[in-house]
Amino acid sequence: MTSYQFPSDFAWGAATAAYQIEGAVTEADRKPSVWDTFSATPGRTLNGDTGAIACDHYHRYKDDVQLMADLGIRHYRFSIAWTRILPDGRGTVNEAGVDFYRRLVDCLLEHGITPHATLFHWDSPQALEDLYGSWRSREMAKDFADYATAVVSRLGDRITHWMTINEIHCFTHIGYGVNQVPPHAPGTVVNRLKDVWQTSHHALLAHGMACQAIRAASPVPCSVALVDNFVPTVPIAESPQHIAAAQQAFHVHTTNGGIIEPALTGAYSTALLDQLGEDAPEIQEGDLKIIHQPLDAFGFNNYFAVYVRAIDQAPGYQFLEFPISYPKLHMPWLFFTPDSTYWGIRHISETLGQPDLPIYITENGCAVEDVLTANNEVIDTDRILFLRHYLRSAHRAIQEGYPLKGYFVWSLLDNFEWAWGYDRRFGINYVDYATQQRLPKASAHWYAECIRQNRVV
Ligand code: IFM
Repeated sequence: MTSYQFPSDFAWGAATAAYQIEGAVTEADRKPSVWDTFSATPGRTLNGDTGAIACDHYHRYKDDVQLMADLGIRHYRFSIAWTRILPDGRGTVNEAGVDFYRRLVDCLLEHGITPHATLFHWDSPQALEDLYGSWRSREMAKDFADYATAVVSRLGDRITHWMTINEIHCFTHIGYGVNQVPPHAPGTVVNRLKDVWQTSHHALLAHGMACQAIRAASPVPCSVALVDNFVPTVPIAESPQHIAAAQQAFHVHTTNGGIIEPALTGAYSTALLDQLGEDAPEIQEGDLKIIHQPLDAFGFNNYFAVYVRAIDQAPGYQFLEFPISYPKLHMPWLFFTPDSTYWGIRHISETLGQPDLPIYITENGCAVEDVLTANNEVIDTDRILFLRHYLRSAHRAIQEGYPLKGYFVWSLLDNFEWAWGYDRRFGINYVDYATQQRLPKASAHWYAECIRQNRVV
């Protein structure tokens, strides 16, 4: 019998991102990001939804902080909108934009909630996309580091947990790739696969330069992390040969070997580079040293995995397709794979050789078809099922000695789910977008109980 008890210092949190919840897109001199432009372009998002109002969190942040406090949430991961701080992406700092985050963070601290700030969650300044194609240019890394300095030198007295960039794969490989479904801002299709890989290489450079900038600008010692949604490879059975196959396959699945791997080890996977051939990005001398900064923590955004088995023929492993009736949540890619938590953590420790790197699950959650009952309740037992099993898998990792330190549910609120607009709800709190009322779902009460008992209930 296990009680799924977590260590006493385990950090229970919730996560959001600026463009998905803030709204107020022109307030206090904020200028457009690529997501403002993209979502305002007909046909780009479902129902033409945009983040112009979203959850109106910009004006309602006090209520949202109170909501977290009421649920016992002690850690909050949010992102800072680059174009509130530097409306044109570079140049003069907009102090009014900084003030919004100062107010938010002070409110969090008053409620005993620790702020964890992500500097970039996909909302690149439109001005930089117009000026030089943003992530297509190396210039973006330098501008991102300057933005990091602007933020950390102003807010580093009250924020000590920093995350540089969220999910490089999404805004680079989906943002600039051909025929991506769903589409992703900026939605600019580049000519060659090599050029797509170049955008993620520039994002890695931005991460490395921002790590240096954060440490130089912070007035106090702080924690610096990268957040990534690499895809864990799960062995079909936990036998030595299938585990070895899953470890080998890890490096070449999607962008694993070209994003998390260089960030954590200082080298792209050689197996991946062999596969890419002339599509590999151009890597200048010294780049990998910049990219491979020491990290205080790693943020693992954990949603789905891929199953792998060992085979006799080269390359010795096989990725397995999901069968038609495999359980899935309310997104085309959201397969129910709770073992991804355990295996994701184990791959960071073992496959990438980082046994001492503290890990946080910085996002985990699911969209389900929530229904508001006549009694004004949302009884999302499907979401509870999902979260409970992923958390049990997290518990297994801790039991086996892997350094998992905290967990942030995605998301605190239903919000603007990018190209899916408001159609997909990931929140543990329901948002009535017409009235902006928040209503804790059954999953929010369940999560509060997990926090209260410090275990999976
Ligand atoms: O909503 C997104 C978030 O912005 C990044 N990670 C995945 C979530 C669900 O799709």
